[in-house]
Amino acid sequence: MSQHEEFRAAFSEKTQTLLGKSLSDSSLQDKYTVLGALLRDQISQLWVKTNDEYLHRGERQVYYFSIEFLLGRLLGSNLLNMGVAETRRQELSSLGIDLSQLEQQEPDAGLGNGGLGRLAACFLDSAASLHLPVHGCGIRYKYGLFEQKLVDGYQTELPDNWLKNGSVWEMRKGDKAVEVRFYGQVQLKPTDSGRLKVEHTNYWPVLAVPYDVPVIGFNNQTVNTLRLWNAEVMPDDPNSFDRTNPLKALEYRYTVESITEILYPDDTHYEGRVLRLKQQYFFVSAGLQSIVRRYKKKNGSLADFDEKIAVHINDTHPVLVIPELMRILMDQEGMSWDQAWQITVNTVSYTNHTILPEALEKWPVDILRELLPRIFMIIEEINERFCRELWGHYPGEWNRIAAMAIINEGYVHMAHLAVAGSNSVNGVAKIHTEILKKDVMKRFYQLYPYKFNNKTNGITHRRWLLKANPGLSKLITSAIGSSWIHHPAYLASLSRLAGDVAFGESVAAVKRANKERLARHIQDKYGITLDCNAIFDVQVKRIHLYKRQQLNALHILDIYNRLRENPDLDITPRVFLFAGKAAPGYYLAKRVIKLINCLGELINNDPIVRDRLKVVYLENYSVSLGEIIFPAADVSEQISTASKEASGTGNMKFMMNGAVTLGTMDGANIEIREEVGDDNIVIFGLTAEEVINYYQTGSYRPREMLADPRLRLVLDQLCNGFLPTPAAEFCALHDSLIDYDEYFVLKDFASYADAQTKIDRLFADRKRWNGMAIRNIAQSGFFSSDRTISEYAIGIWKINPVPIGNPYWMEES
Ligand code: T68
Repeated sequence: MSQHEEFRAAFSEKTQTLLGKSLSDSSLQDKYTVLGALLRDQISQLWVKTNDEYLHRGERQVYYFSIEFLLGRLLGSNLLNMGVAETRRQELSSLGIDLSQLEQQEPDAGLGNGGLGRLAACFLDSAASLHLPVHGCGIRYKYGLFEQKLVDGYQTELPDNWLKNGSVWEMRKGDKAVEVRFYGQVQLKPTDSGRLKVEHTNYWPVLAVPYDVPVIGFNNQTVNTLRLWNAEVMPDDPNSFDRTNPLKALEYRYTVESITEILYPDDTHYEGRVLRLKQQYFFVSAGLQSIVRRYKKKNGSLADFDEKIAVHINDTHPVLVIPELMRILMDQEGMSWDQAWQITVNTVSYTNHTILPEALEKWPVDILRELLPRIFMIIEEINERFCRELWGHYPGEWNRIAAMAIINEGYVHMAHLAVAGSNSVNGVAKIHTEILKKDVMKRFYQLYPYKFNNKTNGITHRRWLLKANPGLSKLITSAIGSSWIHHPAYLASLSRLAGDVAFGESVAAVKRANKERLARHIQDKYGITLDCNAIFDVQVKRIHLYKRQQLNALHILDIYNRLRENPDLDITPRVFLFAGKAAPGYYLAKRVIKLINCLGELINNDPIVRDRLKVVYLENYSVSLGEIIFPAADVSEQISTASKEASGTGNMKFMMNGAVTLGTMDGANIEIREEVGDDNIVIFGLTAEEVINYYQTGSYRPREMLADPRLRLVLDQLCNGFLPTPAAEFCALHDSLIDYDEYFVLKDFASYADAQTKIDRLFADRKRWNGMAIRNIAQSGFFSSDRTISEYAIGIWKINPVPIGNPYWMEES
């Protein structure tokens, strides 16, 4: 049989055995499932082989703990990484099946809010692709991030039931389940040996069941594991089935299962509900127990645990790994405090993702003590010893010690626990790490300077360039060969083509095709026709006041005013595209969504505009929608108030796809500028230093900005009935700008408008613009998460690659 015939036979057999259907009777969804199942079978062999290799080689392993993994769809990237994408496409096509249609059947795994969760997903892809033994540990949420529906321009939220048809990628491992204990009483009882024995009684047991998802390296036979935990009732727990009171049993089941029911949909305000704390301890305890269990099976004792295991915590959400590991080492293994503490600190490393004060986690002592009595005792002891250490360094400096304490004024400060209990603390872009060291964590930096380091974020170029933009990928390979796929830094050799007019035109033609693809999507979904000669100016990310979508909106209103005043105004046609979700309870962010939709309604229907201006809000931003947006962008809006955006990663996805950044000196924008040079980026606005200085002196007066007549007009229009909505709609937004303007929107308005004019002129010079696009692509290699992960591997985790099988193995070259 030829390879095609073999595939056909396998495909139709799998349709029968898995679904009990014939191929001709199967739906697109069925075909997606069958293709996924066939691929999973192929993956399984490598998965087992990878695990065997890790076990036998006994190399150090990393566990990346994150409360979010924003994976998106997996079929396309798994096919790509397995090296069979093109083969399968052709084989399916010979069966009359369109692979891209099957890919669209897959729901996004939206188990994250945004940057932090997507970073975790990119890291897993890079680690596996670099042969690094790095595994993920997280929560199997039954419902992912809500689905956003725009109704009359307002965001509404629907549940994201992503598991309704099951998932082909997960494997339930019932035999690997562990018990996690909540509530109850803890007593320390003396034993014959003189040691204290910890007795935890009356607790609430929850069964944690792992679902493993394979993480496939690119063309290298490595398959790592993302282990997601599901909460279930303990089968032999008397509470779980009380024959005399079935209602109580039902209620109990619901309480247990609710732990892994939903993802909290807020990415900036820390969530203080007990359920959130349950989620945090649940996956931390389950994850650590399973690591310890496997470790003990191989090594017997935990004495050298820190030599073979590294645990990384993605922000403070998993910070309870510190007291939980202490608990296991002391209560279960009988270690002394000092030995357990040394192992714990050597094991754990921590990444900080934000300096926004409202996002810093702190838990009331009463809640922690009640829910996790033993863990709280350990935190208290960590705090006491830490304060004693501080006293040694700073005798008599009460204020300093109080400001650094882990427990203070009735709260446990999770970031303080993370710094005290880990060996490494990193920020996610140079400026962010500097602000941590000099400002937000200044005192901790003085105490432990050696712990602090920077790891500038990255994105996987496999998903965000190779898969999302096949046209550009082919063009790049035809120009410089294919080695950039394994070594993204080699993209730099494109820069010699930055002045090549013909190559510039080829890049522009690919961009044009991607714009047409997006325009078709918008035409089909919203009935809006776009001019693909226009500048596609895009801001996609969570909606937040600090990210300043409102600045973009006010500027659009300003262009519209100028067009109305002078219908012959000479501007390059522009399409302003937005997408993003607001936290359901974030009132002002939701007003910003409505404002942008009002602008669309007004501007898209005004004949005076004559297609020179369009505003589109794309509903339900997700990883898979991003994959068609980034390749189609000309301009990347990265306009956060300087100092507020820790890094940003969307900025990197745009750059890699040849968009020019219009941004502030914030987060990784600064490093993008360093890479491409001042001529290939447009920067505006206050610097972080200026912003921080205004905050410290309190000397900013937003009302003074109203001297600018253009700005005064757009602000008036927010609430004078000019917009097609009740006049009161945007009053709160208007007042917050005039009265406080916490994010310096008015202050940066003029400089932003000038920068936009500059973009207009640059785009009109086609040759120049194409050269800028090429330079951005060429310099984007630094922002591959392969570079980031290598830095973590060498600088923090101290791990080595573990090649699996033949290093030159390739299914499809
Ligand atoms: C983001 N943070 C940063 N947080 O805002 C962004 N928070 O600058 C950075 O590029 C990215 O992290 C990756 O480092 C987040 O995305 C969250 O999503 C989040 C979720 C729950 C609670 C708090």
